[in-house]
Amino acid sequence: MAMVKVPEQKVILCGEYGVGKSSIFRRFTNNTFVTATDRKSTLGLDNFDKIYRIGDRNIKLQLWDTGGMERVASITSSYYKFSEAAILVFSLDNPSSFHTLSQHLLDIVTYAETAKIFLCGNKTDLVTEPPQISDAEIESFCEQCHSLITNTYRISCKTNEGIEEMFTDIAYQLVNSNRARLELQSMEKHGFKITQSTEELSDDSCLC
Ligand SMILES: Nc1nc2c(ncn2[C@@H]2O[C@H](COP(=O)(O)OP(=O)(O)OP(=O)(O)O)[C@@H](O)[C@H]2O)c(=O)[nH]1
Ligand SMILES: [Mg+2]
Repeated sequence: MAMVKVPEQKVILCGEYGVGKSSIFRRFTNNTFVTATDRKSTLGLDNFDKIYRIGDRNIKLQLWDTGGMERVASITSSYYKFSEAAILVFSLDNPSSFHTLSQHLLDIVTYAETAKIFLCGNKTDLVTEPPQISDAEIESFCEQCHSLITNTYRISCKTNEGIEEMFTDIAYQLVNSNRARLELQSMEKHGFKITQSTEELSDDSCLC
């Protein structure tokens, strides 16, 4: 009988230093938040799996975090390789993290050609009035990207605003766009095994 396997989708976090990638990763893994004084820049690679239920389907998101290591040549391909989605993070209180998005976008389309890209503005709790980065600027960036961005979210790792909604939507988008492939992946592959019946084995008469 075919066994149902939960299909796994690799999701990578990309963006400038300090925009909150590890904070998103921490919310995803154990729903915690670490303040500035306890913070260390991420040095290695880390990943964590979580299952989401979308309609009648389960999907496993495997989230990957790195601290700028994706730009080190030896790490680049393994970090981006086989990713189904990339969360491109900037900080809503830091215009330079927004203005350098195109460099990260270029890396994603170069090394993870087929990945769906999701734009994530983090630190909504630090947005001022008027905002440091306007809605119009974000919209115009998405337009300039020629629809490369599947969806945009605003979150705060500090207050936990919008984080679960973002991951649920990413899971939903991946289920919908990969439906046929996921269906195939969820069926365990069976090879043919040729066996001789015991009757045949006990019969030592030769018919030739
Ligand atoms: N106020 C506020 N601070 C945040 C939020 N998210 C992250 N931070 C803070 O921003 C700083 C950077 O967060 P990290 O998660 O370490 O950022 P990173 O992108 O992983 O940084 P690198 O690993 O150096 O690339 C930390 O001091 C966090 O506490 C947020 O939503 N609101
Ligand atoms: Mg980090």
